[in-house]
Amino acid sequence: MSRIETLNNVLDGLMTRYKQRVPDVGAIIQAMLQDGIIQHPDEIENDHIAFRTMGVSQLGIKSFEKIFLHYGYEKRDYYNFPGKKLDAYWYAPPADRYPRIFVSELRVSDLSQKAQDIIKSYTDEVTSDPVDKLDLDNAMEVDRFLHSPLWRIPSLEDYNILAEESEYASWVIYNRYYLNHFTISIHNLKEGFNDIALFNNFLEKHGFKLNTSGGKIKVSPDGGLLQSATVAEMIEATFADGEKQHISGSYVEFAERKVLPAYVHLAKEQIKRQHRRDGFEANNADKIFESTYSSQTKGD
Ligand code: OOG
Ligand code: NI
Repeated sequence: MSRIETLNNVLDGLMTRYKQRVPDVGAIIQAMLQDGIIQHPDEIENDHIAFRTMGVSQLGIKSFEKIFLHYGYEKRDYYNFPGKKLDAYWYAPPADRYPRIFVSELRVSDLSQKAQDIIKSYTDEVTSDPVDKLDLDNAMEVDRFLHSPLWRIPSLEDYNILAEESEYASWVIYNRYYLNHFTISIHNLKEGFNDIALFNNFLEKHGFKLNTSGGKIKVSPDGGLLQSATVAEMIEATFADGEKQHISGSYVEFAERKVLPAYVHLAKEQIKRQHRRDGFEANNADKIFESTYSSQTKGD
């Protein structure tokens, strides 16, 4: 199997589990069909997908990224999130039909000793970089890896202690490498729905709840990247000893990328991905992370 076919299978596997975990995905697609925004789900362009990782020596971005670098993704810009103690990079896909990838990492060593000790008690179970042991050309093996536990099931107590200091930490300790979100490209949708404000109206009309941190529409300073996101869906999580609690799962994002000033003269049919604002924006991302934070999931 070629690397591109393997990538297709790995992405399909991720989307399948994601749709099962996040009923909003199917519900949004259904609403788009119902309102005639699309005729078929395949018309939806996936702008990017995102993953979260724990920044410890044997894991984190430098372990995780090896998977997608192997399939031809290229590492691009770095982003820093001082308040949330996160680092992130984005990765450009091998062809336009694939989503960009956004991978973030918690700077574990910047947390309190107590939080670090809790996190390490789990991550220390992984004694060497697990991606090095994978046959990356075997899509089934990679799919299994992305959806199996890296460490024991956390205790509810540890989860809640971590959540007090970093809701990113508690999210990863339970959810691990599950797809954090996929992103619907808005600019290529039909007239009347192809800007983020119009699309947000459509979503809210159908009862989907949007992340309000920094406003419902997050806009980059250059005005070229506009994003919004749903609030994460709650999942019933089973912790160690069978304890249960509702916690944040994953969410859905929406992105509108404007045509760059140098290409505004192009006819609509000529506009390709390279003519639009690319990459990400730290200040937008900072607010989007909060889609899984209780400040958003609990309502305002
Ligand atoms: C990622 C948040 C940032 C974007 O598009 O800027 C992001 C996350 O919640 O893990 O997705
Ligand atoms: Ni995103």
